[in-house]
Amino acid sequence: MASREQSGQRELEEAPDLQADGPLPVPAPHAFRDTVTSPEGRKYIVHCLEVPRADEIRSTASLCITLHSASRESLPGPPGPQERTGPSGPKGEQGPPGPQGRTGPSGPKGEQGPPGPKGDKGDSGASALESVKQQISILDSRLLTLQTSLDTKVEGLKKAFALLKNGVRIGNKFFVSTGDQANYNDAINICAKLGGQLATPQNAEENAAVLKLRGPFFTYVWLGINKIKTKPIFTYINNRPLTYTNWGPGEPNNFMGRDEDCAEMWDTGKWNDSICDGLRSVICEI
Ligand code: MAN
Ligand code: CA
Repeated sequence: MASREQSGQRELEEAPDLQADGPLPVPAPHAFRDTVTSPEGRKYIVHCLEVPRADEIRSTASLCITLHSASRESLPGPPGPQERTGPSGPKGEQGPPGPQGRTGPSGPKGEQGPPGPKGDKGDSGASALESVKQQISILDSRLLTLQTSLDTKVEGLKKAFALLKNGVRIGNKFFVSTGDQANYNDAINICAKLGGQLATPQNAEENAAVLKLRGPFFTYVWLGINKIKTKPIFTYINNRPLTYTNWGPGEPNNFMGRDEDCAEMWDTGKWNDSICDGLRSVICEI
């Protein structure tokens, strides 16, 4: 550390008069600033406090300190040039999650899931079976009806084709003479077996066709016209009213008070009401 002797730059106030008698006054402490030079030649400003002592020789005690506790080299220097990129710092903390991305493509089909919950209790097997049996029975019945009807139609067509030479086609009707002689009731059944019914001319053309088919020896023909169930009104076999008639003069007349309930065609083509028991030609329409 520098000494005062070395500095040579001391700035001291003038010392008090040592020759004065009486009680010595006690001067106040004196602060001053000094400059010292180190052996290396560096200058330092020191702050000193000089305290006078109340002794006979009026000595003083002083204390000097520097405001800097270290040499100039140890003082912080000016900031150095800033480097462009410093070394990598420590790894930061994980940031918050980013926004949700787009929906990706479907993944592969997963495995089959577990079985579902148990279903409601069903009908008893017995009642379900009964229901099925009933339905089968109904279907059987319908099937039998259809089959019977179809069989009848087919058989009638077979016979009709066999009797083509005895038949005449008028529009959708096919009139055919069976060659039979029968009472009215039997004649109805013969035509039913052919899948048709007794001839029922509904216009002059059909009437002429029936007349043509009458046999050479049996000139009268039963018609599908009667009043068995609809007296005194003549109707078709299905009980519907007549739309065409060709009655002979004075007919129908219930001749001699008889129940002439069945219609026949004379060899003139005219119609007559007659009792139903006699034999007449059977001509059917299919
Ligand atoms: C016969 C029968 C009768 C008919 C008369 C007509 O007696 O065919 O039904 O009315 O002839 O003269
Ligand atoms: Ca008559």
